[in-house]
This record gives sequence, structure tokens and C-alpha cells, in this order.
Amino acid sequence: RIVKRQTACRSDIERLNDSFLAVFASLIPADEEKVKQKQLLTVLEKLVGKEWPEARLYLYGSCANSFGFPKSDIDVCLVMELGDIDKSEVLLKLADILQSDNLQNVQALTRARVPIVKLMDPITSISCDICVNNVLAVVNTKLLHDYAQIDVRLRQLAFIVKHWAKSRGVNETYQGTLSSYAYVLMCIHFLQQRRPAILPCLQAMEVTYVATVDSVECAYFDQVDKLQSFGSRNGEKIGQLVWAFFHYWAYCHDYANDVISVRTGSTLSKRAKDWTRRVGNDRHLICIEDPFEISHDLGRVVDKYSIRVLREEFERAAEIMQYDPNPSVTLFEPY
Ligand code: 3AT
Ligand code: MG
Repeated sequence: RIVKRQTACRSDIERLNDSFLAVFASLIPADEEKVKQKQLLTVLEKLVGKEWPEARLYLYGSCANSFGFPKSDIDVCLVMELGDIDKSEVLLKLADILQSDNLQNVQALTRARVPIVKLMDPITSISCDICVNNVLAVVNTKLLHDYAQIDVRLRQLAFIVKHWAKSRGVNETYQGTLSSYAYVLMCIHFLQQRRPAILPCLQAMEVTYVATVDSVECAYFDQVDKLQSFGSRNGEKIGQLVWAFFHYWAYCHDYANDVISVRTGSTLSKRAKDWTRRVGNDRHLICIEDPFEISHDLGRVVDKYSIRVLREEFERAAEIMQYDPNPSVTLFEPY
């Protein structure tokens, strides 16, 4: 009887894995989207190059960090020496240039928190936001991209977590919940904590990549092709990891005292970072240290209301993973 029961359990686990792998497969974009994005980037590069030959364009965010859903907008960063010129001036000039080249809905938003030019390309129907000199975002995009090359389970987990967060309405920073960037960092942290670890801590290894951005030194090991077998001692599959991820955020993380830190591959104490009390609008109710701008808590958008929403959602997800006969469906039910 015991043998029979174990066999049943194993096939349940296999079924759970297969169902989450199917969810993952349904979320990844087709290769041709990448081609179209590159096509648009080339058009933009030509236009920008005519006005500012020294300027460079970089993709950043989910179109370049390998955690992007199909049909997402693309984020582009224009990097150039500004000298005395005002950023708004550059954005207005950029909008002018783009407008005269058949790009549609061109709009300069010079007063936004991150000032941008928005546009839509009628040929590829891709929408695009262009910011100026947001180099840290380009570098943190590379870090996420590099982590994704090490073990496929990061990409699987992060797509499922992002899909869950979007379905449940907890991926809205203006409502006090977390950004996609924060969720991916939570996934990386979680996989660094598994025993044996599934991901290494790249910033604690030999430095093979350095960029100094606004006096922040960004340094880490980026030869990730050498780390392809890093996680192979851990045989956990995606079904188990989704269960453990939600279990961790529902019941194990110490919200009162701990900061998650991908930079150190560990947790730090809130006290050590002096993130114990509210300063201005930063409440530090869930603390996620930015890997490069280490004084920056990505959880600072979370307030005393939204922390409850978030933790209830983690608990709901953990319970579904524990008891629901069909978790790969129930987890993503709209709220
Ligand atoms: P979506 O698929 O659009 O939800 P995304 O990866 O594009 O996910 P965001 O739109 O949240 O993520 O952010 C775009 C990029 O901007 C991701 C990251 O490189 C950078 N970024 C976002 N929020 C922060 C932040 N608080 N601090 C530093 N960089 C950030
Ligand atoms: Mg985005």
C-alpha cells in the first residue's frame, strides 16, 4: 500500500510540474517579437544618430532582461553627454525628430518622475518609452538578464510570479504594491537561499564586469556561461519551487526585521540599514534592497494598507499550493 501511495504522490507532483510548465510556455513571447523590437531600435538609432552622433540607445526593462511577456511595450534609454543642456530640452527635441518620421502618438512627458518620450511605431505596432541617461536601469537589466542565463528555473518561477501578481492586482506601484523588478529580485533571492543553492550571488564573486554610474560602482561576475551547472545539485522542479516561494513569503520571511539582499545573497537586518522607521514616505514594511543603489528600498512604495493586501495574497497563494486540487488554475484567478 505504501509503495502504491508513493507512486500516486510522485505522479501528482509530476502533474503539478507539467501544469506549471504549460503556464510558463503560454507566457513566453515568440522569437519574432525580438526581431521586431530590434527593427524598431535600428530605426530609432538612425534618427537619433543624425542629431546626436555620439549618443547610444539601449533597451532596458522586461524587453531586455528576459522576463518580458508577449506584446509588452519596450523601454529604451538614450545615453549621451548632456553638458549644459537640460534633459527636458533633449526630450522635446527628440519628440520633434521622431514626430517628423511617421512615428505615431509622440509625446514628451518632461515632468514625469522619470521623464520620457512616448511613441508608437505603426509598422511593428510596438509602443515605446524613451528615457535619458537612466544608466542604472540599463545595468540592473543586464544583471537580471545574466541571472536568467544561469538556471532556467529562475525564468520559469519569475514568469509565474509576475503572471500571478498581475492577475491578482499586486503589481501596481501606484497602489502601493510591488514592481515587476521587485518581484524578479524576490525570485532571485529565493533561489539563492535554496539548499543546495539554485543561483549563486554574482556580486560576491570575482569581478568581470564593472560600470560606474552616478558614482555607484556596479561590479559583478558576468561570465555566466561558466555557471551553467551551478544549480544541478538541487533537483527541485518548478511545482515544488512555486509552492516553496509562496510558503516563504507567507510564513517564513521576517517582515519586521529582515531586508532581502540579492547583492549579498542573503538577508540583512533592517537595523543595520537604518530602515526601522518611517522616513518621509518610505515605510520599509517589506524591504528589498536594490542590488546597486543600496540605499534604495524597492518596498518603500508599500504602505500599511497595501502590506496587508500583499501578505494576504501570499497566504492565499500558499494555501492554494498546499490544498487546491488545481493550483495552476486557481492561483491566477482574477481578484
Ligand atoms: P513589466 O513586464 O513591464 O511589468 P519590467 O521588467 O519592464 O516589467 P518595470 O516596468 O517595473 O519592469 O521597470 C522597468 C525597468 O526599470 C526594470 C528596471 O530595470 C528598472 N526599474 C524599475 N523600477 C526600478 C526601481 N525602483 N529602481 C531601479 N530600477 C528600476
Ligand atoms: Mg516595463
